[in-house]
Amino acid sequence: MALRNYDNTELRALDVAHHLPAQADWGSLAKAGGSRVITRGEGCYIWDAEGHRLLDGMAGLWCVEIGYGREELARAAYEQMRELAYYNTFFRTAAPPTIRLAAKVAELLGGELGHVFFNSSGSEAVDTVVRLVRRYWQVRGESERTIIISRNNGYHGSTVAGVSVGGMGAMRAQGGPWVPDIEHIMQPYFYGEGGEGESEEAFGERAANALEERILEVGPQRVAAFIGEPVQGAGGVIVPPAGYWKRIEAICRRHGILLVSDEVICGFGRLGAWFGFQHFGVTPDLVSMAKGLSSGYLPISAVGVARHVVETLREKGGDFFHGYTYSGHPTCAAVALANLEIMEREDLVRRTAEVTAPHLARAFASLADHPLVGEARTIGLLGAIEIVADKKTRARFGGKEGTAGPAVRDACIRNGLMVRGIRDSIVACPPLVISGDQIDDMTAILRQSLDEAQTVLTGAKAA
Ligand code: PXG
Repeated sequence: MALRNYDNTELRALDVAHHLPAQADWGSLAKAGGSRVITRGEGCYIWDAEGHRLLDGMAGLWCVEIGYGREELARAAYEQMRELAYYNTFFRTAAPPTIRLAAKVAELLGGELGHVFFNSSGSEAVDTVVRLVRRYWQVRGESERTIIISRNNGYHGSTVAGVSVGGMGAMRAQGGPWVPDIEHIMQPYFYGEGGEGESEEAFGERAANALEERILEVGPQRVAAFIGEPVQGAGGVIVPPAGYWKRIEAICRRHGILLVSDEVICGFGRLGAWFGFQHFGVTPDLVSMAKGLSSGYLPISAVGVARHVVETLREKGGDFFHGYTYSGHPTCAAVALANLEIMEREDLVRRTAEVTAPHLARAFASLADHPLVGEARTIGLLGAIEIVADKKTRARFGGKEGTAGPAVRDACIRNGLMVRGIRDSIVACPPLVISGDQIDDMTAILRQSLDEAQTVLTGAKAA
């Protein structure tokens, strides 16, 4: 394929003049001369308009599981567009790839999760969850069950419902009022919130018990559902202690409330199982998913729904007045099917569990001796490095979070690795097709960047 030439100067000027990018300080970005222009992707690498190659340690934005430049997905989109680019699911209609994708996703979900509702983004999937669970309880004749419980520092999207359900303080501080009847409990963040002398196991129990305490506080008959990410991604790769999810599930069952697993990041192999709930051995009633469903090639998301929920709605629900123009978009569905075919053919989920996740775990563990590293943790192909000024007290540089993370992230990007800085951690989420050598490259760049940032942060001389 011939590479196109881009005029970086012109594009950056147009970017400043007209484009408002996501989650950015528009003022400082304009002063800096606009966005970095990314022009190409191949495998686990992306290139910017100046020709710099970056190893993509974030799989785009936690989504490009099969890597960039896959001809098969382009072909699937092309062929579907020629045959039937678009049709909707409002008129008691559905297109072949939409129906097939629902069946495929149901197969991967397994067990009771036999039905699938489509949307375009993870945020929309979470909106669908909110509407579905409230409607479900209405139909069951328990319309006082409206409360949805989620967690501080959980991420569930950027729409009004997404921010309402989410527990991102900075997002929630910008606006509101948010959707009512959402309750937030503590997150299972042992490194950041574990008590003095408290074991990880005891902390996990305390964090899960917070759900039961809140249920009892607001009244069990008022609670519709609990929603959580198996591992919090945007919150900084927060890995819950062993036993946490089993306990959460038991609490939900005890009080008859629906359990929702938000698998937008953990779904499709990230933890070495098709879904995060399978990794943790629990059985949710609803599952939201997006990103890895199409490896980000086209926007598509879904909500998996248990048969008992669907049966209630089928028997007594009548019309459910919910859906989007692009629900079940045939071209997006065809691309998602091609993506899942590749994941199965290349055995990416098993490969993650048996080969690359253990490799990443060893590689990150090797960083633990660095003076700046308070903790380096991984689960599946997710990793986080907690940067601290003092390993013992876990004090952060500058006395508060948010100085060291950006410094290390910027160094990584300069050194050819795209990662994300979240507060004072560096998180990684490489494509599932990453090789062992590429994991080693990533780790070497992380170490070098930590060294460089140390010089800046401490004023120390580089070794
Ligand atoms: N739920 C979860 C668990 C997510 O991670 C969403 C819902 C929303 O998906 P959409 O497709 O509407 O973006 C997400 C998305 C970050 C970052 O800063 C994370 C996400 C999106 C954007 C930025 O790490 N996750």
